[in-house]
Amino acid sequence: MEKLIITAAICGAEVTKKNNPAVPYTIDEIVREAESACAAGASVIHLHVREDDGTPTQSRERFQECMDAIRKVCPEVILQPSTGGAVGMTDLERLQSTEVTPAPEFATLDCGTLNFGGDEIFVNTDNTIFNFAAVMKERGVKPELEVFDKGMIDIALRVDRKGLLLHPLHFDFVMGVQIAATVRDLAFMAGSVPPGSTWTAAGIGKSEFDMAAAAIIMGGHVRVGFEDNLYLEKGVLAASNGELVEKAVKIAKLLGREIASPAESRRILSISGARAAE
Ligand code: KMH
Ligand code: ZN
Repeated sequence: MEKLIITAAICGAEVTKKNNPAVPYTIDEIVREAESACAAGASVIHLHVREDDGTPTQSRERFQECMDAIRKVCPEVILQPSTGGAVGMTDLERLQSTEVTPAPEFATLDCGTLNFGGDEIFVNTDNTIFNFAAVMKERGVKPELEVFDKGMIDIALRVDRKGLLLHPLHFDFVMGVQIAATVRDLAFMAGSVPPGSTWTAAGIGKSEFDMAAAAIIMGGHVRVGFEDNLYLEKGVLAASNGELVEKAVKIAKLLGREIASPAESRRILSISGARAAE
């Protein structure tokens, strides 16, 4: 089995310091969380950025500052900015995270529209998805295909048939927002992607470590972090993203799966890394 790629989704756009005081807003706080996650074994940082007051933003300048600052302390890490941003943002706002210099190696591409809790709808029309894919391909950015149910895998495969995706395809199965976070449904998702694809499981809330354990056994990769879950265990808030990554590393070690370094993750994902060194 390949070594395990651990992604840390350190910030998100929805969680706040009221939910967990360690949720980062400022550049210093985002760097602190990235550093703790990398030190614990994360090789990919899934990145959202905020204004200092916690308001989510897709400002190109804010991404540039955060990514430059993270690279100073984690020079090898794979930075994966979000193009999802926050519910209600325009497509042009969202795409700014791919306009940084150098262009990102990796970024998310959300593959469908879904209910996002309460009255919120996270809108990704076909035109949005195809356009984001085309822009990312033109900029040489490898997409992580964010799929919240099996139908979104089918949408991603339609985008692929237009020649808009870099190969091998890499999926992130977000479990517990739309599709249930069960092992049965995770196996259904994993069995629905083309042979040769790679995938990560992101379990939301209390399913984070169940989905991590299942993905580790199944040969997938793992995402943890404050964006998805704020607790180390029932009733115990995680003090840092590093603590969540450490727990995923412990589970992997118990199950006999080695952890991939950033260089090994680039090889598994077919990301060259040339840009990271620019
Ligand atoms: N914050 C969500 C509305 C992504 O990063 O691409 C979108 C999201 C997905 O987090
Ligand atoms: Zn995200």
